[in-house]
Amino acid sequence: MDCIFCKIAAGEIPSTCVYQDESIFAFRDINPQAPVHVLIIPRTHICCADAITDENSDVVAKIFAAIPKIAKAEGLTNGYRVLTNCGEDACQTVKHLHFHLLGGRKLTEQMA
Ligand code: DGP
Repeated sequence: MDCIFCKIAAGEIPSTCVYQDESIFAFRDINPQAPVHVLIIPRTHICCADAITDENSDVVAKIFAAIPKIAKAEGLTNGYRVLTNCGEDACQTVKHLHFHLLGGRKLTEQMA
């Protein structure tokens, strides 16, 4: 499968990793929208939030258990935003489930 995030998680494409374990991989976004902009992905290929099922959702729980650890390591003591873009209307560009962790400044109230 020709998936850029699968290749990043496998170490085939370089990235700045900030956290990894057997199930998930987190790295700095190439085009940061905030002082801290980390992408957290499952190592297994799930195309987007719409493809999360009872069978594959364990890794999503693992991602959300890792987020506070990553946020702490990144110094996000005053809050942060987590979001995922799903599909065309959300302008998802990379078709591998990823959660954006944004922080390091006061974010705008706009979500859309
Ligand atoms: P989204 O629009 O939610 O699909 O966001 C995809 C994000 O992925 C976007 O913020 C830029 C980032 N990105 C795309 N290609 C690469 C890459 O090769 N390396 C890194 N570090 N980030 C990438």
